[in-house]
Amino acid sequence: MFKDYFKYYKSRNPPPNLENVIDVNKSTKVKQVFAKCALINSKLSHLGLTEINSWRIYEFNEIPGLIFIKNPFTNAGQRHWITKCLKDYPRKPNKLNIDAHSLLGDNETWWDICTKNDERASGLIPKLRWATMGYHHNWDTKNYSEDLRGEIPEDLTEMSKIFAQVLGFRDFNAEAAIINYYRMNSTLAGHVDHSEVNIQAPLISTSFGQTAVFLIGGPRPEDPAHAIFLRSGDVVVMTGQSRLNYHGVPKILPADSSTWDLDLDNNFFDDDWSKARSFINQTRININVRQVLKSGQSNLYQS
Ligand SMILES: O=C(O)CCC(=O)C(=O)O
Repeated sequence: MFKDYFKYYKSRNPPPNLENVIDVNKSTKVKQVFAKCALINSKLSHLGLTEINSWRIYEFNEIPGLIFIKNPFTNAGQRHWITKCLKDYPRKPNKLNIDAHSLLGDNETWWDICTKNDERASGLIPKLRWATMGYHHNWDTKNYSEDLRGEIPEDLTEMSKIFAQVLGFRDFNAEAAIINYYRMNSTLAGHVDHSEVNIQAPLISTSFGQTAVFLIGGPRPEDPAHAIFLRSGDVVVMTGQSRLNYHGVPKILPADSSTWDLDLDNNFFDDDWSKARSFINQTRININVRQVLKSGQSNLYQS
């Protein structure tokens, strides 16, 4: 049962044995596969990505449809996306979980308060749990609506398209994004992402910062689950049969290596990065991108 695996990995006392958690670097439960499309894209370096021919792409023997791209980011690329997720995305017109609590004044942003000498900072830092962009996820109804539709940043759209195209999904459009923020004691309960009209399109999930134990089961809650380590820069793509599988995050672990902090040019230690760096030392960020509509559909009313 998914729930039993979740409970096992979530436990603090006793802590779980991590021996069976799949580490794609050394597991026999994965096989390396080739990119489906030899994309030549001049935008790779400005998106913080390495050359596609250096990417290591894996499939899982026992999880059909799940694809794993082992950290395709440069170290500077990780810093770029981490800073964006902390500084640019948690602000209007995007929606945040903290909006409901009126903790910010009209012109204030989470980043501004948390990086200033403001007495609210220490309370506010751990309260940020998610930000949504594009079609905003409705956490209650789980239905998207045309009345709750914003923009997805252009570079996030570009990056998602590159991941999708490399895996053979040529027409992918980023239409909904959730940025999940995890502190060291956060978890994300098991769920299935079924709100999108187009469940044939892949779901692209990129991790930064601290390490997660990601748990993925089958389409039914009673199916057994597999645990996988997700480290900074790793990209998981749920396609085909795995697109509607139960999944969640029962545990966050300290990263074994802070790759986002490597290759820093000491002459260029930018102020934003020095602030973002102190957050990411205690945080995991997940960028979860979905296509909502079927190809050719321009809104939810069209069939
Ligand atoms: O944080 C993750 O890796 C998973 C996030 C997720 O499952 C979701 O946003 O639906």
